[in-house]
Amino acid sequence: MRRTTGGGRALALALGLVTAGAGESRGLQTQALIPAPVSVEYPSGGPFVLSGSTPIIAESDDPAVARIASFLDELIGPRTRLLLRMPDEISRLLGEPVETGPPVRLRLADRRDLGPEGYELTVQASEIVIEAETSAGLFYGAQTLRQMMPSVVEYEAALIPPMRIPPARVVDRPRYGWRGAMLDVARHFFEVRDVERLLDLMAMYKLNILHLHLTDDQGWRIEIPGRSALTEVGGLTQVGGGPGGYYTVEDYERIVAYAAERFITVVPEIDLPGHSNAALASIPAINCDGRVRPPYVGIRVGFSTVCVEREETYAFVEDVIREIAARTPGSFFHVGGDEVRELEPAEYAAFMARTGAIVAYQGKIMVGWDEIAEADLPLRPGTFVQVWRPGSEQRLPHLLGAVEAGARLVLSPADRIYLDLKYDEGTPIGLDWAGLNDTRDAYDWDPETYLEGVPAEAIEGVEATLWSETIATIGDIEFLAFPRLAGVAEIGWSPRERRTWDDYRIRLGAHGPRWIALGLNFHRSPLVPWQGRRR
Ligand code: TNX
Repeated sequence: MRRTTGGGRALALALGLVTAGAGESRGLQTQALIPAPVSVEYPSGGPFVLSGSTPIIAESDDPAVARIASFLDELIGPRTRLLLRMPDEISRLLGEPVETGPPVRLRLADRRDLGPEGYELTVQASEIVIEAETSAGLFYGAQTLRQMMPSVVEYEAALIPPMRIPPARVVDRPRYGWRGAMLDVARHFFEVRDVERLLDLMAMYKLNILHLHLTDDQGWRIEIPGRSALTEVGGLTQVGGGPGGYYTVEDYERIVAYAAERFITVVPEIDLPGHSNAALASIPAINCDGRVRPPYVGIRVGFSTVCVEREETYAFVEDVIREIAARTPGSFFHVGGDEVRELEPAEYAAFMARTGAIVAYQGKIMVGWDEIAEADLPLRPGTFVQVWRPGSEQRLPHLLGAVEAGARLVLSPADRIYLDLKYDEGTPIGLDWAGLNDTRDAYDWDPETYLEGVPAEAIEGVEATLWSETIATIGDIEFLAFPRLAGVAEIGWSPRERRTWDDYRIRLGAHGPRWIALGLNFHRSPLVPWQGRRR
């Protein structure tokens, strides 16, 4: 935009309406994109100057595109956006007409070449254009643009000075369609706002699946209409005996909607038939002796099971799956199936097969932990198997059998991306049953070679899990998730040949100031050259 003069210029500068001189403006942003894009070119030419007077133009009526525009608008900072919000008042104040700067354009286009989540981002002095086939693609392009801005944009209510973004052309699309994080809200309960915070952080790194582990021995965390005992009894305990808590139907709908606005699909998990003590403590009829179990607040696993012989159990399973499925727009329903030690293999298989039929009847795709691949049960083609146990060699024949039957695999190997495991011996929270997972362990592996022998096409993606036996606050979540979750995001998104640990750790270090600005309680891994001031 045009420079104004005299007092007008001082006022305009203060309002962030004009480009400051070179000395006042931010330097070129070092490119430290995570996840690494498929391709980036840096053509010659002058930078784009992003300021309070940069219009963000949604070139579409799609409300999702308008939301992405306002997301960028918010990032640039509501307090510097006066010119765009009230141009007439501002020009009266300045005593001369004001102009807006070059725009950022969000464009839906016939770009099937980019796939359902890909985008192209072009930065020139005259405009920034993000183009995609879908609004999801535009959203990911906006996240890339965000990382091209200085970290100061991440401070809440910051007055952002004009920032120069060097010319670039990014063409990008994800490697995998399932880029997930799991949060265990059963061992400890987390409020809606904590889940929203996690969703915000996930979105920044282009993750697209939030798996909520909603039930376990220590707590039942979701209201089921007509089954109030589940939350009134089972909802009020947690590990260590704290107060517990649960999501009302409205809370769950809020989480699902907040996630959807960030192009994240919520996958609800009701863990069955084991990990079910909270339900057993709430409903007598799903116990074989017809009597409720006492609540459990320890951290043992494998001791509980619903009664697989009783019809009441299947009525319960049907109610739960129907009520949650009805409020879940995503295609998936996770039924657990892990660590059942109290049933015969045949009983387990029959129960899981019948539960699978209930899930299918509700129009959802069943997801289960890898035990379902080992059991002698007919897996519907398209069932998702979440591989979690280390030592996959012995189980490879079962996984291959499942894949041949049409199963899809999501990789969550505990010896790599169980975020509840400690980073190192000094980590104050977390478990260590599958060893330690430092920042490099969580990053420096590949899904295709982890399961040697499984066809690459059977792998849908990766998911980091955060079990909550030892954590109770959002600060704990952040500490265990960051930096490891950023690495998992890159494994899920970036082409294999675009990523190495040596390059990644430098880019990761450059995210330090951004995380400090966000108030993120991240682990200052000694393996990473963090930029920015230390705690
Ligand atoms: C194994 S992963 C479990 C969880 C625990 C976790 C702790 C899985 C399917 N079962 O019940 O919380 O380890 O790391």
